[in-house]
Amino acid sequence: MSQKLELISFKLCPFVQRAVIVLKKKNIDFDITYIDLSNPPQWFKDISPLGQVPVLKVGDEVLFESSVIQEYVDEITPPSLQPEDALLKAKNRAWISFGGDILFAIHPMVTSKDETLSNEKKAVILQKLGQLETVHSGQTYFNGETFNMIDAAYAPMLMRLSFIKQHTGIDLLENTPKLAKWSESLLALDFVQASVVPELPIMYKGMIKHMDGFLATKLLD
Ligand SMILES: N[C@@H](CCC(=O)N[C@@H](CS)C(=O)NCC(=O)O)C(=O)O
Repeated sequence: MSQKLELISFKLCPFVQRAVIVLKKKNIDFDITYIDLSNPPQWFKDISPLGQVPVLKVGDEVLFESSVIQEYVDEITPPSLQPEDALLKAKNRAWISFGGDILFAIHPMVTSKDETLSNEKKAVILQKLGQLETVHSGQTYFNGETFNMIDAAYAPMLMRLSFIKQHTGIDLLENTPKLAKWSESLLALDFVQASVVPELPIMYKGMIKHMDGFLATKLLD
């Protein structure tokens, strides 16, 4: 690789974490720059087409969208984390996108002040997790015994669910044993653990408290 990559991040963002997991899994030396998303700097507004993280700077070029960044990083550093079979790869891409929808439901479930809305989002999450359970291999990783891109894409979501369980006692994986086992396997990986700042579990609890939504009433201690 000719130029050092720079990832623009927000510490709490699960989409950034998807990219970091691939970078770490592939032992790529990269810079990470944290911004405050509630008060983004002008230089970030200038380069980020959607005003969102992650953004990957490749020299003077800018990439956005976590799945695109994951694929780019994967392609420039063979061997690929994607399965070789074209149909399986396409199916995995579709389920990666599905995982993004689960992440988008977790945020309002955790932060909404409206109990009904929070419970509606929880129901959406549980329904989607049930669907995911039916397509999971039941082995260590999503497709089997090999860590693939889809595992990198889902680890941040599973980490958020573990924070929710840790801080509120709500176990969203209690009816999906394959996903619960998958979560244990993924969250034990060193490059997954190293993909976030060490204080993230405390930050996540702080975020629930700060947002003061319905879930804040469920916080333990
Ligand atoms: N589809 C995007 C979603 C990224 C995203 O939602 N990032 C959030 C932080 S986790 C963000 O930047 N939000 C700021 C905003 O939307 O203004 C991706 O996969 O990269």
